[in-house]
Amino acid sequence: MIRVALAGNPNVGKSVVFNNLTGGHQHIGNWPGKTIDKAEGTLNYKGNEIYVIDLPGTYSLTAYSIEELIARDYIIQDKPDVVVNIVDASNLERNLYLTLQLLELGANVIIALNKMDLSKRENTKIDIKKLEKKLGVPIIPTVAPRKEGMKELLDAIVKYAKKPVERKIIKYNEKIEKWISKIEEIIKGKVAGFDERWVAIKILENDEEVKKKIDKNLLSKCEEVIRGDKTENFEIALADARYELIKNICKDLLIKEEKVTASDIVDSVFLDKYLGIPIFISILWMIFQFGFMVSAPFCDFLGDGFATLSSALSGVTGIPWFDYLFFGDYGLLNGIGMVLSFVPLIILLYFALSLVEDFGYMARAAFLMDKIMRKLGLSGRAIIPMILGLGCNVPAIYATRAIPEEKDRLAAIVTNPLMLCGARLVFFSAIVEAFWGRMGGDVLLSLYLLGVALTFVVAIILRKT
Ligand SMILES: Nc1nc2c(ncn2[C@@H]2O[C@H](COP(=O)(O)OP(=O)(O)OP(=O)(O)O)[C@@H](O)[C@H]2O)c(=O)[nH]1
Ligand SMILES: [Mg+2]
Repeated sequence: MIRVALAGNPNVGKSVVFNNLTGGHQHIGNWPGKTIDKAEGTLNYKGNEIYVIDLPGTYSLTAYSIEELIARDYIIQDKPDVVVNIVDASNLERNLYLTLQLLELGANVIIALNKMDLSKRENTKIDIKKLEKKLGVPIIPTVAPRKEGMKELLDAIVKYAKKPVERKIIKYNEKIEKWISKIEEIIKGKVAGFDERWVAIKILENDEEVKKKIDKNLLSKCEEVIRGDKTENFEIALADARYELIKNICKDLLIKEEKVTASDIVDSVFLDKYLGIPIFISILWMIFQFGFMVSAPFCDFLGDGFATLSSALSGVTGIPWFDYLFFGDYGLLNGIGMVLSFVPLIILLYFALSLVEDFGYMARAAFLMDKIMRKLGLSGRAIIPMILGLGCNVPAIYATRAIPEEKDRLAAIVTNPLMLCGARLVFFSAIVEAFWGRMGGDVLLSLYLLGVALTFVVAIILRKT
């Protein structure tokens, strides 16, 4: 028969696990002479008869309360084959205090890490492998009310009853360890039936129950040594050492659960090392295509409309200078038409931009370009306004509102007009054509490059001031 004791803090789910394991085969009585429930039961699992006892819930294993004494005496005297330490995963640090003491006792401990459903709720997961390694104890995750992990727990009980867990001594800090070994040396071979390291710790903690069970001479030898260090209260020092150890064990034990969201998938494509930039260029290309193509008929309509109106009205007044001023080729009406003909383009670029922004692409583009742009003195978010500036500076400057830092935003606004916009292209084309003829294209390109270079130079200067 395999004898199993369930130990754990109050309210961790021991009774639920107990009921799951034993089903109907249980008996509830009292511990001898105490009014504390004693629940025992048996079950048969894969040909093994298993006896289970539900120990009282305790936070510690000192000798200060009846529950603690019952639990600890049962483990020491009845020596169950396996102690299943039920640990509340949503309250790990507090629960491990008892775990450390069960391990100190030298019990054959396995952990049922219960309430896994609660610990998972906050998107964090306990790194069970890591915890197993740190404690040197097998851990089975469970959710007792849903009976999750019960089969695995039973398998582990059978396995480790037959071949006990290899004991790993969890060491406290150096000072405490020095004292433990001092006492251990004195009692070596003289406390049959008890774990020597545990007895040494209990003597240091001044545990009356343990002291009662030890030979008087041996005890006075130990106490003589302990009195050598008057400054130390070992009970407090050991509690501190356990907490310190638990802190270390729990350090970097939580792993954030990687939930793959739609946004993550989008990011993995849009921010890809190789695909990111081509996608970025394609999207910009689409913004421009959309802006220029859709606005073209409206722009033409406005431009042509005003031109037609000008020529129609030309000569109407019969005053040549008036005609020339208002309706001539370079007259006021034509000028107004020219300016107004840009309005559809500006509106459409605005529209396309806000669409791209609402879909969340702007932030990603900014992230993509941030590293390069930072080196050049601008925020990553400035890339869209810059490139947009090649089309039209008005929506480009409007787009700088997406740059959160005022300094970055100002730098982007001030430098934006250095990007040569489409309207200036007409003017520059005429000039380079007139002065450089065939070389015109190269000169025009160099003008653009000069604009970009100047943007960065000015940005760097601005950021430095
Ligand atoms: N969410 C969740 N609740 C659980 C789980 N296991 C137990 N509980 C709940 O925790 C509460 C305490 O469970 P018990 O089994 O009575 O705890 P115990 O360890 O026996 O408590 P004591 O006998 O007081 O030491 C109950 O309300 C259970 O329903 C679990 O895995 N997940
Ligand atoms: Mg209970």
